[in-house]
Amino acid sequence: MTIQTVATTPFAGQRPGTSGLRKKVTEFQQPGYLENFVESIFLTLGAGKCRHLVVGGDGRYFNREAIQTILRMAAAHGVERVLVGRGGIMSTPAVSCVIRKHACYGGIVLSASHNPGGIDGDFGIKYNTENGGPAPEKITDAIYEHTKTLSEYHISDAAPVDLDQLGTTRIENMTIEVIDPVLDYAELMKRLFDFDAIRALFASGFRMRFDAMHAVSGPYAKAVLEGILGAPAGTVVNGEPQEDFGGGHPDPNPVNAAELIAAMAGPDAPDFGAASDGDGDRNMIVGRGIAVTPSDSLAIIAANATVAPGYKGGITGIARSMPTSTAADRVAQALGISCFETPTGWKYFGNLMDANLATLCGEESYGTGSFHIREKDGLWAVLFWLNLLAVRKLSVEQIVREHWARFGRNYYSRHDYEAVDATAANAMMDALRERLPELAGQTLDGHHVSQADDFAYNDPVDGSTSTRQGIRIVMSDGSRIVLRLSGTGTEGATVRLYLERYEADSTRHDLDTQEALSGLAQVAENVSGLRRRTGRSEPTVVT
Ligand code: VG1
Ligand code: CO
Repeated sequence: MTIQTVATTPFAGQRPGTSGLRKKVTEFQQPGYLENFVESIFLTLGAGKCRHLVVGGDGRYFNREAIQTILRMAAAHGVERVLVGRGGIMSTPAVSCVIRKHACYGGIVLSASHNPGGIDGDFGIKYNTENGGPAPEKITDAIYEHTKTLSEYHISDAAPVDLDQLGTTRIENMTIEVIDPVLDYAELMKRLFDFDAIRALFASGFRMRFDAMHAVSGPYAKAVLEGILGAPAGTVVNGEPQEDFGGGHPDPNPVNAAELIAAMAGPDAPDFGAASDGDGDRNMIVGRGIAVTPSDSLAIIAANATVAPGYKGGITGIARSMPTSTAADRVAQALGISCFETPTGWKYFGNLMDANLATLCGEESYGTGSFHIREKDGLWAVLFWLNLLAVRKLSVEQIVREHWARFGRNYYSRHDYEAVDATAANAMMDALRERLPELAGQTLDGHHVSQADDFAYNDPVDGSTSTRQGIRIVMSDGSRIVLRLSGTGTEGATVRLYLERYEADSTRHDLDTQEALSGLAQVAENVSGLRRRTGRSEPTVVT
């Protein structure tokens, strides 16, 4: 075994997006592509800094190969000990949990999350810091700078190690421990939730369907729900992680998890349904005949936080990404706590949780989590809901309706225009940005604009500023139109249009969501020319 220095040249476009570097598998398969990015991570960390590292991925195609490369590079950069999930697989929340529990310096997560996998699909890589959360912008920017000037990388020529057996192996002076991350994760969940109450719920005949979408959370959900909590075998469906997610799109929303929505609408529907994404950090909550919007789920969890033992002392604050509906803000107000509005992406929540300013965080994109780790956590959200259902003894629909009756309903929808021409998308955003100063004060189709800006965030903890985080047009009745470009896509540009309308009157809580928002959708089109400019007559996905 020797450590080699390999000459390389930079690849253009290795700038991490909303959640790490995401590209087509075929791009990652180019010789040196992954190596360059990993070398840039180690250069950013600094020689000898990273002694203990966690490495895991969502098990998608190219995961195994990538892990072997990363291990050989870690050994070449003086890492002393690496914790790897069995088979190289670890959910994103489990990586965060393991970094924190074992006091590691950081972690490398291999995932393209909700993006499809397989040889024609996507792959991704990101770095998490010692708090267990995604690296903040100053680190991802530094990594990107290194990728532009790199001329060599360092790697051991050791043979591949066996990742399928629990135990310890070595490369150079580095120890590799293959662990079962499900154990650490389950132990953490036990401390947060009332497992006895949930066990009693299942024992009483309560039925659930958890759709793991052939992705990473299957083993975790089986161990916790069917193993520890006594849910009947078969509660977890599509529970074996596959390299191509069974050919599906592992994004837990009503469109991609249509099978679950159908099962929850049938005459013999279970009491509770849930799904999670490729890397296990997203969740969808479904009741009989009702899918709970992620924004509502965050607000409901916040309003009921004290039912779970891990939160019985109350919560210090809530944080939500800017496009997420303001339902959580109303709960924060009622509780007399702060609600922070951050840019899209979990990396902006880390400082708030580290400083104990926020206990719960959420995004409209089916992401919810808390200060127990520093990533969003799909199974955590599902367990919270189970704890809530066990304590309140109401149905999902009753809980949601009760919440709306108390706080009002925020009708909410996201319209995605995927893989549109990037030049047209950028031109649309630029033109709208220019018009922003004149929009405030105008009345658009009966909607009075009270604020129109390009969202900028000042981190209250470290003082850093992030600009150009999405255009928002806020109406005087609290309705909002938000437009931004996705930072996780791998083809052209994806435009996300977010629509929100508040309705206090509970006799008007039964409208169809798209109908309730159709007026705002028209205003959005008039003001942005989104469809006209991108040549699309309708969104690719509506959630
Ligand atoms: C999307 C979501 C964002 C989420 C990100 C990563 O980003 O909108 O809320 O944090 O994916 O989620 P974008 O830039 O495409 O809108 V995951 O579960 O895919 O890592
Ligand atoms: Co994800």
